[in-house]
Amino acid sequence: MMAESAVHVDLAIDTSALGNTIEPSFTGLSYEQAQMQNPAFFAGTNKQLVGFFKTLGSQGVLRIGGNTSAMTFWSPNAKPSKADMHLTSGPNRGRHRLRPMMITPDSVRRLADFLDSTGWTLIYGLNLRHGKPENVADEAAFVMETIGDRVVAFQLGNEPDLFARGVYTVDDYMRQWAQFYKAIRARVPNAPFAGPDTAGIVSWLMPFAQRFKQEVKFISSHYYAEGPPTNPAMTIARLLEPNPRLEKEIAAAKQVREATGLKFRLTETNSCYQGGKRGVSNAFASALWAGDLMFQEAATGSIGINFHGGGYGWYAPIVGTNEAGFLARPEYYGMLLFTQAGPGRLVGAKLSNAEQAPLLTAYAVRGENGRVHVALFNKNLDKDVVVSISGSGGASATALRLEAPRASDANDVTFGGSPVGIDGRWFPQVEEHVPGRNGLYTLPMRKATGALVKFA
Ligand code: BDP
Repeated sequence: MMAESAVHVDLAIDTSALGNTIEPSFTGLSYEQAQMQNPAFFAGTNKQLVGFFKTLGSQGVLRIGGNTSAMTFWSPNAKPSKADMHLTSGPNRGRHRLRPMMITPDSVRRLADFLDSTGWTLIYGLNLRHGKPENVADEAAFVMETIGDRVVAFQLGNEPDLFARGVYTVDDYMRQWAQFYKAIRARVPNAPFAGPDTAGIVSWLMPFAQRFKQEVKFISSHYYAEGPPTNPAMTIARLLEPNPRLEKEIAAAKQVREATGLKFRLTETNSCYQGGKRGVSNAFASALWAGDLMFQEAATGSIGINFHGGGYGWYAPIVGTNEAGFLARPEYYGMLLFTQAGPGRLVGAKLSNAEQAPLLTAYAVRGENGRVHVALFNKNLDKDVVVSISGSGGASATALRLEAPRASDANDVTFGGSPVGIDGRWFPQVEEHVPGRNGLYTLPMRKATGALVKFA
């Protein structure tokens, strides 16, 4: 039910104000390198997981890396243990010492099949921290040989800015990076690279980009909105607010782009580091946060984003195991809304008299067929809004709602009236008619809900 006190805001679409293009490769997921121990996980035979990936996009990007990429070693002659064959690896919390882990050829072969089955491409992490250049070069050679064109980039080391803060500097990293690069290129002359895959110390981006602008395809870094989870200040309300850390990172990426011409990708992100926070990261609010973040990144010039997850991590968009099956967490639905809005070109979407509903965000995408899709996130936890949309050029409109009974709900999320099935497939049940007159369409939105309005 809408409260009678709903706030009214206007949204003016301007299809002549052209913004950035959202490519099909914008959407992405990120998993721990440790997951590569199990050849049965990223496998074409893992039909369910293939289904979950495909629903999120026909050409997304899987990034493999994370903290565990410091402890995985290419083991061309080894066989995975029985336990490895059932292993699922969630986000690494970075608290415990890791034991060495093996990556065997079978995992890479099956990963190739998984990528072919999903249509996705790959960003693959290599062990710069504890690996040896020759062994890492062997791994890269096998990955290139097996996966070929689907390899978007290799990354050397995960979050090197946190290896030893203040001790291990960006110069140290660049020296090591150049050494690994050389060893790999000697084996695989066409191996593509990206980096520095930093945690968030933005001062590392420019020197790295300046030095390796010929060697890398794009610049990358990470962003966690909150953390640590034990801090009581890390809440749903805070997650939904504008975040200065994000603004800093977006500004730094822009500087790098302007100075070097390199593109930028957010290769790892999520709501709360150290594996997420129960009640926040797995709550419906995270769907609004994730969907909104994707559009913010697209609008500010990023070429894509990878949400970290795996296992049963609190912030994982997809949770589960081969044996138990998989499930879409709320965040998945925010990504799904984004996928359904694009691909296309961002166009002008300006909110006015929005002070009353400060956490309402809106984005408009014009598809190749000229039709406009408008994504709306009412991140206000206490305000229903009525949005009047003008300028879409459409003769009619329908809406798919992104909702759950409460922002804190971990279950009961639907998009277009439907949940994502256990096979990862999704079919909208409710395409709501949005009433319009003289090009002005009115959409009431409950607090803490999202919507995708499609104009035809
Ligand atoms: C990032 C790491 C990733 C962790 C994540 C977390 O790259 O491996 O899972 O933090 O702390 O820094 O949740």
